[in-house]
Amino acid sequence: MNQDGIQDLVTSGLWSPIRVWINEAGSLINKTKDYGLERTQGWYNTLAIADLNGDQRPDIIAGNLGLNSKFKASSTKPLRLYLDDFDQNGQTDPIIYYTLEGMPTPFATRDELIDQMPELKKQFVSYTDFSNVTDIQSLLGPWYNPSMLIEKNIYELRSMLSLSDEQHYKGIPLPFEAQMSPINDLWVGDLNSDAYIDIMMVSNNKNVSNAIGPYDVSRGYFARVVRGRHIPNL
Ligand SMILES: [Ca+2]
Ligand SMILES: [Ca+2]
Ligand SMILES: [Ca+2]
Ligand SMILES: [Ca+2]
Repeated sequence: MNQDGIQDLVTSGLWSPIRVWINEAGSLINKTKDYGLERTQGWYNTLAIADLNGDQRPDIIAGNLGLNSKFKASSTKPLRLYLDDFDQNGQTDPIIYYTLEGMPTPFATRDELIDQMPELKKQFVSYTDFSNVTDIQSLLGPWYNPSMLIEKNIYELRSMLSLSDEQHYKGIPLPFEAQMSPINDLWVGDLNSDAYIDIMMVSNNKNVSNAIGPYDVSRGYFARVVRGRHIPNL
């Protein structure tokens, strides 16, 4: 990544940014911020590296959840995950929040949350009680403990190219067709021997709960990239 001839590492994952780890004498040092990638937290399934804009420096292709799901996120309205063993039964309870009509709103229904934490039933006897829930404090009531609470955010659900620029990396979302389903795997190379990089992407996922529904609309996606501009579906 830093052109010193020593291999570095780029990582990502669920609720994680695209992180750059520079290899300094065998130690991997987190330099994500230096590359301008510190606010890229997403729902990433896969990454690939290739020089797409022809400046001899590596660029990043990131396969994310896409835009065709019930989850919505942006830099000002992140998807948020709270983690703790709220009901103290020895199992961590993930609670996902999103913004609905400007208000923080739990993603799961009352019944789903009670399935996960039966004690919540005492707090929310009726659906009307539950309808008054806004932020995490109002959901957790007496369990709310800000010092224990782990909070993670997702700011970006689009599958993206991150192109090397003068100083930082510049994020460019892949076209609409590539956002219709989660991208699970990527191949980069020169498929048609024209010296320009091509990207093949495989998508879809049926291994999800009924409440979210299967991601099955994509037939895969192929993009040709000429000097950092992607030309879809050739
Ligand atoms: Ca290096
Ligand atoms: Ca490049
Ligand atoms: Ca628990
Ligand atoms: Ca090509």
